[in-house]
Amino acid sequence: SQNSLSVPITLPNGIKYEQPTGLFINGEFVPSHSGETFKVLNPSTEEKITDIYRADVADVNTAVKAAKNAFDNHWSQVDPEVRARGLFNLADLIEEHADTLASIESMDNGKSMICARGDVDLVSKYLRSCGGWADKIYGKVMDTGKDHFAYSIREPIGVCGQIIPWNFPLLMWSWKIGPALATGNTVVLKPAELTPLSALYAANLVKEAGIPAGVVNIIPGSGRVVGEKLCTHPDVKKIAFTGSTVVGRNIMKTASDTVKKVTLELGGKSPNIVFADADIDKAVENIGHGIFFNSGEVCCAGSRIYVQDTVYEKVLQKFKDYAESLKVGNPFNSGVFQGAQTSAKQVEKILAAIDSGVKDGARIVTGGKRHGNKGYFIQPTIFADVREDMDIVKEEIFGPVVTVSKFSTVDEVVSMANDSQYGLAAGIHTRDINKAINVSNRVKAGTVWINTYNAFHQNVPFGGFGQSGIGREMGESALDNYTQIKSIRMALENNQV
Ligand code: TXE
Repeated sequence: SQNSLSVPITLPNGIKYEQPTGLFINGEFVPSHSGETFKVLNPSTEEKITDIYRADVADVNTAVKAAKNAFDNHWSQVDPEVRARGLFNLADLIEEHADTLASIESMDNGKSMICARGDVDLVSKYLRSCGGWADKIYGKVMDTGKDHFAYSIREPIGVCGQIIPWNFPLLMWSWKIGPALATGNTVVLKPAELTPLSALYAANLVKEAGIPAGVVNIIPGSGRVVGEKLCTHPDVKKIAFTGSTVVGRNIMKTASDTVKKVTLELGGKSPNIVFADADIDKAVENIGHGIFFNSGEVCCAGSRIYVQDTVYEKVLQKFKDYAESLKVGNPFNSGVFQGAQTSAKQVEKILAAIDSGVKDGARIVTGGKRHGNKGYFIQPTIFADVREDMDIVKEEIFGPVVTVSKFSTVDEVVSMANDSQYGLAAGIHTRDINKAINVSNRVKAGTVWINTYNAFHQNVPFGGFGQSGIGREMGESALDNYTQIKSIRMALENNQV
């Protein structure tokens, strides 16, 4: 237990800041109802950073009440210009605080500063983009004959329960909060237990941006307690979730009692295809970035690589060299690309997956072990000589571990690529424009990257086919998740004139 609602922290790169430790409810930081706290660890050192208040069911109720009040009496009713201005202000503040936010993210999640800076950059761009949408939410007028007038409007849904993971704590915060606020909804957001720090820091910026009390509420706590309560609370009208497919299924079930709108962004096992006619050096960089970016803790990681047989040996050799040249370690050291995995549980899961690959007869080309003996670091790991039915090819590993398979024809690789329950993303590397478009049409995935990978942009929708999820985030599509259509049809009198 603790009494203070913030602690001074010196980040590993020397930046000093004040970390809020309370729940952010109705525009203020408050202790949890129970007074209970939980530990937040630095995955690069395995040392405690601080204790954070842990929300429980009573805190969910308080937060939902605040969000409902803000929705009913203010945010859903204001001129959209007010919402636009709030989001623009927030985007500017994120930019102003970018160094601190990126450093908090590196410390809390373990990701390298290179990755963290990229995240924060997209956070501000995306929030600004949402501000731009806020006053461009249009309805339609439908022709239903001369004796009626019919039109539709897009209304916000209400209080949104948002549950986010630990791999992109602040980026997922923005993907959830941005479109919800732009369209007039209010939010109760639960960050992942492992990584609550940036969400709470940014809550202060929400306040400073002039976004009124109750519009955004942030309550760290467990998935089982806070997450499930959000899914069953009758005043929560929509659930947005990013996380594992297992939990996603459970969320659909628990949210079904009150028929909440549900959007899910879940796991993946995305294929990354290298054709013989690709620019090989660039393709190797792209497949490397595709799997080792963010220490492999990426839902759309290109974790199944398919290389055309005539260039297979050459690509494998160059890819091995690439992986062995990657700087792994302290995320704050300059040049480090791959930082720590976020938790001990993740490290165990990744090492178990590596073991299973070895037992199944796959060959480790490079890596396969922990890196160093302190902090949750794993060597960039490449498997070759895999069979498509091995667990390492089928199951999401969520770490810097990738399999490389060989193919000879387009038909063959398309069927290998599509042999998955998931369908989040795919990569295609070729100089042949016809092949690129043809294969991208045939691949079952929500996003296809051609001659690039993990190339997010705030204007481009992102989300999954199959068991990778429901709904799209970013771009105009994200607005659909947070609006419902109301149709109005009126009979006209005296229409003979
Ligand atoms: O995820 P969880 P975990 C995958 C990845 C990883 C695996 C396990 O393969 O190895 O999932 O990670 C909240 N009701 N991804 O167990 O549990 C939880 O508190 C409501 C892929 O950490 O799904 C957290 O806020 N909420 C993924 C969030 O769900 C619940 C990102 C995500 O954690 C809940 C993360 C419940 N019953 C992991 N149980 C991606 N798609 O990017 C947990 N939560």
